[in-house]
Amino acid sequence: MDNPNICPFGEKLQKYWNKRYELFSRFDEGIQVDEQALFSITPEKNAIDHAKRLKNKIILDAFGCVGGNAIAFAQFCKKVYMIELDKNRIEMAKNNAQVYGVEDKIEFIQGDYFEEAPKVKADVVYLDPPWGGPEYKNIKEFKLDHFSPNGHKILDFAFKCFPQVVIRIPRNFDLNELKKYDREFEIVDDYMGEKLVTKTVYFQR
Ligand code: MGP
Repeated sequence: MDNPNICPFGEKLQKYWNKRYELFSRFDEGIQVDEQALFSITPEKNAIDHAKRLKNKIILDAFGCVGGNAIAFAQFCKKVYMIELDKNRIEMAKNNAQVYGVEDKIEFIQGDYFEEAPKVKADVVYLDPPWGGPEYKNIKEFKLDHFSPNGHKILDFAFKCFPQVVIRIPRNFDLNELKKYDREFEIVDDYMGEKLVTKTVYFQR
């Protein structure tokens, strides 16, 4: 039998695999991830902290991946919509939501953020778009342009469509990038133990 501690996606992603129970405490109960999900998922503790802050609201998780955030939102929020472009990841997200018994609270939408988001009526849009993979660290100051799709486009669109906007950003993000929006915001540091994992920006309504 294969050693379950060896990362199935290769040595490069081993450090993320070693943290799999921080990503999903119920990982061994049938959680499914792919390569991109493994290095992008919000650790469960951080996802729950954000869900608690947004308690009882209707949430759109606009870059849902394999459901890490959506599962946390489903436990504390009124209703969750989750958009994901990739068909396989939508299926993994449904499976993962079943592992946590919250699949009925999430509406899974396969498609493009810019096409699907305007059809959703939500109080809050939660944005956790791709950063281009683990190499993001080679960038001295991460800018909105480095998100894919482009972060300026993602945010401009979000402000047009939703009353409240929340975006998760890398540790090396240049906060001057947010000034152009002329909106107040709060930054929450996402810790895992002593380690700063990411930051999350809550724009005021
Ligand atoms: P990291 O900085 O790549 O890992 O990702 P780590 O273990 O902090 O690296 P170290 O070697 O400096 O210790 C930290 C967290 O950021 C991950 O667990 C993900 O939650 C998130 N993250 C990382 N990447 C590469 C991405 C990404 O491409 N997209 C998104 N949305 N999140 C990411």
